[in-house]
Amino acid sequence: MEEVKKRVLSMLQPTGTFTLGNYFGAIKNFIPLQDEYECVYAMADLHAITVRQEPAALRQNVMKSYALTLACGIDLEKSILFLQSQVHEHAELAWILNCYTQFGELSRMTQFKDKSAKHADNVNAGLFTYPVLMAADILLYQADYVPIGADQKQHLELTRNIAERFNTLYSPTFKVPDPLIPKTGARIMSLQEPTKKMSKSDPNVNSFVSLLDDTDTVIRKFKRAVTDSEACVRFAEGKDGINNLMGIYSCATGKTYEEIEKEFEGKGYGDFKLAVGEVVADTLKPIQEKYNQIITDKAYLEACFADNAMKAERIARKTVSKVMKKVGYIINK
Ligand code: ATP
Ligand code: LTN
Repeated sequence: MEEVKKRVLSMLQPTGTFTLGNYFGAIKNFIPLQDEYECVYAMADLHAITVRQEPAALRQNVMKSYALTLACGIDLEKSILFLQSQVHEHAELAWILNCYTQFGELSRMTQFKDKSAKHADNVNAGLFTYPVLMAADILLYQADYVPIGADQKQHLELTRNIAERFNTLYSPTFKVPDPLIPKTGARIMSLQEPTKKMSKSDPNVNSFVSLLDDTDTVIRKFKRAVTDSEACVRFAEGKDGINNLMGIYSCATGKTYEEIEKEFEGKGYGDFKLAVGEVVADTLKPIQEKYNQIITDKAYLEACFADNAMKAERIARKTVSKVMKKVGYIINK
């Protein structure tokens, strides 16, 4: 008998060009999982409109993010990669789960607190219920594992609570998922304010490295990265800037912190920053080459959207039907 593979699910918001944070915290880890698990990945474009998006820019960002995810190594022969807005079950299940989530639980979400402070003129209900939509994304596919960066851990805990609550109220309906958070790279910090996470929506372009930055830009951004005045490459409390650069260098080379400290013993920050910039630029080059081929083929991308939405919906529909029956809705024969 063929072994049933466990399922992995994760999504990315197409709100700009992915950064090194998105890559090391999430996308890079999606790739090896494809060989062991049944992987379902998506562009969370429903989540994206919790912050105001210009329609033409959103459309472009979805195309670019999808192509970039493929360029990073998602293989459509092995995995599903779809657009969230094309599978209506996400919105359907999110509504139902909203009625099993407490106001108090959502009020404690740190991403809500951060984003409502950042977008004080648009604290919409969607921003508040965002984690419920994320729970629906995961529970629809009965996912066993969810690869994410550390910033999403709290949302995953809420997802588990919602699933357990529903399962207890009715009967086992949802698989309760576990997070997969990488040991290094789980939280890549801003190059300008290393106590804040690197974010693609940061208005200061020097704070992040985008996966499409060219070599000169990458090197310049690392050169300008905020560090400290000790001039010694070592991992220690209070050295946020250097700790972050060491984390990035470690993700890109596979070297441990000890190995990095040894490599740069007696050398200044200038040498270290240049080395980090060079190794990151080398990591990005093959991704950018592949991206440039994919992004020009609009017909191919559109065919992928249609085919993958269909595959995702087949799985999602089963869960929604099950949930509707349990809640007590009448389903037409
Ligand atoms: P925004 O800046 O628009 O809020 P984001 O980049 O923080 O977006 P997503 O695109 O939704 O958020 O993130 C996709 C994945 O990348 C998630 O798994 C998230 O945990 C991870 N991620 C985002 N930023 C970082 C970071 N700085 N370090 C590590 N992982 C990150
Ligand atoms: N909330 C996530 C993006 C996201 C997601 C998901 C991640 C939406 N739905 C489902 C994992 C599983 C973020 O902001 N990074």
